[in-house]
Amino acid sequence: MKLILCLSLLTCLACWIEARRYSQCELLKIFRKTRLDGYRGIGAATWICIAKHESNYRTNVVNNNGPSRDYGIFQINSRWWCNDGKTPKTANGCKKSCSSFLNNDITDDIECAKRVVRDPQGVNAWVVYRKYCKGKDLRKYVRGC
Ligand SMILES: [Ca+2]
Repeated sequence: MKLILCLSLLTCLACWIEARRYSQCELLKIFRKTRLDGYRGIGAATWICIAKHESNYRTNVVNNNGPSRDYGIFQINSRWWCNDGKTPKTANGCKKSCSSFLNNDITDDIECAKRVVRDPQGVNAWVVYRKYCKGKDLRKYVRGC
């Protein structure tokens, strides 16, 4: 019984550590360091805007998207970019397991986002970009950093 309690406590702790919500300023710092800021002409504020509307800056978000699912801070899709083992005919463009987009290390998410924008549709791949970020005043996403 003690062991079970211990184990569930540990699992809980692991969840709590993994489920991370980044602040805008933390993301700005990371996006600069990893050179996502300015990648293909897309500035950090735009990326923060995308992350805001895709996941509210949370790393552990999964959403159903028809026969596929979207994963993590940028809601990367299992039909095209990662393999979750249950999406038929995934293209797996980022050559990643989708679960790797749910932990609090977002460097692989960032690498995959770079891969996504190298495709012809670029940053328009994110519906939220067109809806909430494109042509908008994005200063609020980096204010105070
Ligand atoms: Ca990750």
